[in-house]
Amino acid sequence: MALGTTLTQFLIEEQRKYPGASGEFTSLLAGITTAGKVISREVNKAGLIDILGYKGKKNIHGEDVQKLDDFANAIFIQTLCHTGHLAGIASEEMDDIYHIPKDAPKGKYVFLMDPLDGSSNIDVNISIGSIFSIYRRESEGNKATMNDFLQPGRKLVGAGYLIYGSSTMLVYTTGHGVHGFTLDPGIGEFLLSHEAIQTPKQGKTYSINEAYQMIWQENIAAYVDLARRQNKTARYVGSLVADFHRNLLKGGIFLYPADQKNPEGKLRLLYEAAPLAFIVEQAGGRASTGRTRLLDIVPKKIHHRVPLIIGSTEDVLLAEKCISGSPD
Ligand code: AHM
Ligand code: MG
Repeated sequence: MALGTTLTQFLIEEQRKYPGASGEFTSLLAGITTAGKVISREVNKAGLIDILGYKGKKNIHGEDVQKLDDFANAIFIQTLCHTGHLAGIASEEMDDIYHIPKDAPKGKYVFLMDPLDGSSNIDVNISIGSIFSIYRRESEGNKATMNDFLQPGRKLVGAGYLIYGSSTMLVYTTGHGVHGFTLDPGIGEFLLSHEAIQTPKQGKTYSINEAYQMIWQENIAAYVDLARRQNKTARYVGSLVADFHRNLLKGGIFLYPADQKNPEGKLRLLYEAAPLAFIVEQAGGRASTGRTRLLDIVPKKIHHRVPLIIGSTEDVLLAEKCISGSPD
């Protein structure tokens, strides 16, 4: 499709290709992009908070200023809970499942999100993002159950992220390739900028927090040593969406392994790892814990954590070989 096509037009054309499609995902994505635009506007104003009022305190009008991650969480819920397509929402920002209110229509999907990933970077004007994913419910009836959320990533029907960087972008997949749209702030529309993204088979960068080298488990240090000998360069933003997005477009590998501080890994399976694994596989890349394909892991609880190794297929394969102790 022509670059510059609006997201709405693109979704209409995509829907035509799949005659069985109900249009529900299109409608949900419309809600997601609305939330994304509102969050993007607030993120862009973040530097003014010191002038206009501190988060968690009063602004110059004497109103409470909400923390940006709480704000992002609330905006997604507000925008999506009345669409009629969802039965429940789970979020990195909430301890428990959010059930769609009694007076709102219920649907056959559940929505999961990390509403503002990398939020410690807000104060220093570094790219952050929102990650989302959608599963079809397994249960019937009015209320979503825990099992509706505890599904392996291979059952995802849609996933994506918004990145609030030098531009705001939306990248998503429904299992038919990965597409990227850039927000034109002048007209408030997401325009097609990256159609059918394919990630390079091998990249020139590796992304890992090397400060934890002394506490990494398994053979992570052996892989990092190999990556250096392959003349790769290190790039680590500390904002997962930003590191992932760069590697998706340019090739590379991101690792957040288990370590002595986080024996199960730090990143969350349902809100961070599984949606990005779905995207990377759709773009021809690979994602695993080092030993198991990420999309095959069945979550034990909504806040389940996993080690994450994700990116260009050849790089991830080599890391897996190192972890299993057979790099050659
Ligand atoms: P958050 O969800 O609390 O923002 O934490 C997740 C972030 C990721 O964006 C990033 O990749 C990682 O934590 C960085 O962690 P570290 O500072 O330990 O390297
Ligand atoms: Mg996060």
